[in-house]
Amino acid sequence: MPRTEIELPYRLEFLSILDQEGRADTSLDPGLPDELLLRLYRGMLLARFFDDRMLILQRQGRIGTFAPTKGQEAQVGAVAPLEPDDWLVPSFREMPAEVWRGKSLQSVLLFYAGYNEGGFVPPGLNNLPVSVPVGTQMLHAVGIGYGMKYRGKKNVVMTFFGDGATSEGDFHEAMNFAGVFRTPVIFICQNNHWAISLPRNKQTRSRTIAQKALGYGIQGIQVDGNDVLAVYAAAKEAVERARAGDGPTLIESVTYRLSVHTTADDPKKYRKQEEVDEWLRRDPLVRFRNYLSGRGLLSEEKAGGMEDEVKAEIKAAEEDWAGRVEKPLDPLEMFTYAYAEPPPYLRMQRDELARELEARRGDTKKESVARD
Ligand SMILES: Cc1ncc(C[n+]2csc(CCOP(=O)(O)OP(=O)(O)O)c2C)c(N)n1
Ligand SMILES: [Mg+2]
Repeated sequence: MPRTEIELPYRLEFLSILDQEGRADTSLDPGLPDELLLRLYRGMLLARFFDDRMLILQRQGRIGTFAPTKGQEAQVGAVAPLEPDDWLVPSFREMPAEVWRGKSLQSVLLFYAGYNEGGFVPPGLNNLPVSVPVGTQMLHAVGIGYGMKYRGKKNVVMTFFGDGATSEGDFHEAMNFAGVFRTPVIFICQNNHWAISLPRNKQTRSRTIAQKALGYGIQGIQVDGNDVLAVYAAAKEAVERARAGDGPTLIESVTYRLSVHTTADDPKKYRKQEEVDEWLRRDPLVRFRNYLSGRGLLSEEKAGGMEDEVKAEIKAAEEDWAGRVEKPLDPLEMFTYAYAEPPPYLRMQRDELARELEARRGDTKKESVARD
């Protein structure tokens, strides 16, 4: 009856290609074509400026609560290796990835302004809508992956979630299912160090999130999530593995949320400015820009031109959107799209809200008569 060591066929890598100043380790540089490198930078820049603009629109009361993505733009590197007919299953902090895949800026604004049209995904765009209930989307992703495998398709699914989501049962169920059925799913955990006010070290005792892959018999890797080349390289490897039928991968992308959790949050209450400053020095955009200019691909002039172009794109989208949000929001619409046949309890709630709105309309009319 020996007590012996079980050797696990496992090793965990951490991948980082760019250093803090944006110099690449040439032995690891994925050697992407210049055109793709510039497109990646543009995608990150667009996300950064659009996110800034959305924050202003929210503060002006023109859109509702949203989750800023500042600092997490290197996620475009993860979706870049996907084909259009692969699937993206996001949570709520993936605007950069969704837009990279073809979601329009207008529909992002419509969504956060409360219009149902913003949640509509046009046919041919294989993005699932934003998912706010933490972790639930991972199960949808493995379901899609299973379906595709069952049909003998060669497509893959990429799903995103945060460090906090790894404490949800959904994460473990999804990983287990993906491991058992070897579904072609790439799990991208954006470890941005915080789940609202809960720090990463209180989320799990595990040294890394990537090592959780071991428990489910799947591949795992940790990457520098503020290094778009490392994110791209790890994702590409995982996409190829999934496409070849060799199973799922968990990628822990180590990044940082530089902004508020959502526009309803004040992070000064729970984290120190020094920590934010430390991560500002690892800003994914600055590092990548330094890399590109070091390689002679992005002069000051070209970078400035790209900034103007991106700002003009955002302005045009905003103007188009502003023209589309003139019709008043109808709160009753929230009952319209979830079910083809709403269950009785929802019909009751809808009727109750309709009565309440009617009564309020009556009160407003009486008030205005009294004023007149
Ligand atoms: C099931 C569920 N529980 C709680 C919430 C409230 N909530 C929204 S975001 C969040 C934290 C998520 O943290 P993390 O997974 O790290 O993602 P991040 O916000 O950092 O991107 C919580 C608790 C929710 N939306 N859904
Ligand atoms: Mg988080």
